[in-house]
Amino acid sequence: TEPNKTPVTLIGVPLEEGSGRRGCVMGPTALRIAGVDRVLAELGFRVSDAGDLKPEPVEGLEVGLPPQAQAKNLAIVAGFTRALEAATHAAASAGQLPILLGGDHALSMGSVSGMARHASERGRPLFVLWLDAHADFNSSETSPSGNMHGMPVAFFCGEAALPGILPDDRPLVDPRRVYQVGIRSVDAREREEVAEHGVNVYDMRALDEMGAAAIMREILAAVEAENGLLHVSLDVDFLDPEVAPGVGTTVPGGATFREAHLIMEMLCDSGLVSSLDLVELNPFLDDRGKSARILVELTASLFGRRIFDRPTRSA
Ligand code: 4U7
Ligand code: MN
Ligand code: MN
Ligand code: MN
Repeated sequence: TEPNKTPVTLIGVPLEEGSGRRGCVMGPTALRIAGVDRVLAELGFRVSDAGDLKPEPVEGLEVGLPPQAQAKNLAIVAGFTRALEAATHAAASAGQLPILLGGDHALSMGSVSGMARHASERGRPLFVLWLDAHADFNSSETSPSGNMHGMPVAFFCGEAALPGILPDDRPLVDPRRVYQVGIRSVDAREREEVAEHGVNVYDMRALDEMGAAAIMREILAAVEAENGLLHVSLDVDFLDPEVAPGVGTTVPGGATFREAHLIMEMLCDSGLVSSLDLVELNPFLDDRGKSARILVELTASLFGRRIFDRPTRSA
């Protein structure tokens, strides 16, 4: 292992109750079988595996919801959110880089909130790169499904109408520091919220017109300009279903492996990434481990595996 590299902590998150179906509970195991710890160790990182979180459900939060609101499996998601906020914050405070092995995308309610607390203690802003087909900016009032994996961005920006899970006065993420790439499925009321709150959206058309490199240069420049920390949240459905079929919410017209790979390499070169979610992998729907393996390949690229070295950019 190389002492100048930030040690990595893997945190398994066997959560599937935020999604509308079963299967994501097997995600952490599939990612371990695909060798996520091994590729990081081969790249010279000290890797510790904290195992799988097993939080207690938090009962009684339903009474705080607005009338007509929907948040399915709120007790279970709330238990995970509290445990994840604490575990992610603790890892980052201890000088480790947390990687959350999901688990459905509701887990980002906790991981990003923990990183927001860590960043605010360091006096640095937290930026979020959201790689997803979906904006995940529904609230308990706007969600057409009630599934909480469609609410995490609204939650960590303080806009999800889900009181009582974490303190109201917790550090939030400024929606203008959220950058979404690959978006191609947004609900009607969600679209208005995203625009109203100033979330930066590079939808599929933008990815086609600009290319991944130009988009990443803009995002990384914004993070650098404010000396920010950057949390990356990778939803399997960011990728095209033909590339990664192991996910419950496939949307056609997704990112290619090459686009995702380039994004990971540019993130690595930037040195700005503080934390990573690998989410929505559903091994029950996968094709012989294909999607799990692709997530591990992309993780390796994000942490420094490369085809050939590039000359380092001059400052
Ligand atoms: B994912 C949806 F209505 N918007 O809220 C919803 F289309 O984490 C889908 O990005 C959410 O996979 C998808 O239920 C959540 C739906
Ligand atoms: Mn998502
Ligand atoms: Mn999605
Ligand atoms: Mn609003």
